[in-house]
Amino acid sequence: MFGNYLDGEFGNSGVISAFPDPDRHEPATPERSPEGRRKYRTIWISDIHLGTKGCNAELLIDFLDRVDSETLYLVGDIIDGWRLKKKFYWPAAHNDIVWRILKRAKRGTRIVYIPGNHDEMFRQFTGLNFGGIEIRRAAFHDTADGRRLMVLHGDEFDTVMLSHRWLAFVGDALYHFMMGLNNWVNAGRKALGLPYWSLSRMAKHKVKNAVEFIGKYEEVVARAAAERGVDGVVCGHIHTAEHRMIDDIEYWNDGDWVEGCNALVEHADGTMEILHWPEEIARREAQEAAEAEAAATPAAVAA
Ligand SMILES: [Mn+2]
Repeated sequence: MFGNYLDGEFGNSGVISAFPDPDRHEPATPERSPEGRRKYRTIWISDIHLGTKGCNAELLIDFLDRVDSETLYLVGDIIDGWRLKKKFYWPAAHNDIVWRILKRAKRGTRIVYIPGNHDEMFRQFTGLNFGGIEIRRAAFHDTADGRRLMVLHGDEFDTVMLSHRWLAFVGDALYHFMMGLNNWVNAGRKALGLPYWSLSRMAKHKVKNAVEFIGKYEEVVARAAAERGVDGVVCGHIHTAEHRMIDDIEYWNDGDWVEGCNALVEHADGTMEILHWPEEIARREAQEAAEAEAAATPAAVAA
């Protein structure tokens, strides 16, 4: 069913038919043992943009191999159909992410996939279950402490998307160009031993219009949540991780895996938190280095 649709859509051998069967294939990057993973009640991730060079697949693989949850929400723009239609790009690491997600479903994680605008081709499958993954247009999530959150991708409230679809495509092309630049900058930084740095995150904070757009977007989404009588909203789409109170409504944005590399998580008691994975990796590596040094020191003294 998916194979035929996507074959036509991409004019290629098809992404879905090439999807790995986690029982029969192994990922190119071997999975770390699931034991010892940090366990959350819920994880929300979005805007992965598989099928584009902008996707930070390595960081996402690292994340998926170190955390677990009872429920995982994929909050849209997981696969970038807009880009794949232009140019077929599907490296092994992107398949490894699909493998890890399908494997989680098999191990019993509840997975809810809410397609976004870049993967809108999956919206027609709303209500269906695909490999243990529920496809929804939106969802309601009840936290452990009894708050009700509306979960959606968020392009529904993007005024640029709604009134000027062509402008959204132009913006996408510019954004894609900038992400290409971002990759070059970070390849250089990596070679110099410098940590990951987001070009567009910096640019966004510098550009007044972008800040105004983001602020307005957050308010529109929060208002829509208030109209539905929920306590808050979780969305993605604008690639800007955020937690704000807007009037009495909790606004949460789970960020993206193109620039910020963020996830939103809910702990067992209902507390929620935005994770910035590059910072988590930096902290882990500093700790490992310190432990290695501590382990080496007594030996040096003894010698
Ligand atoms: Mn989007």
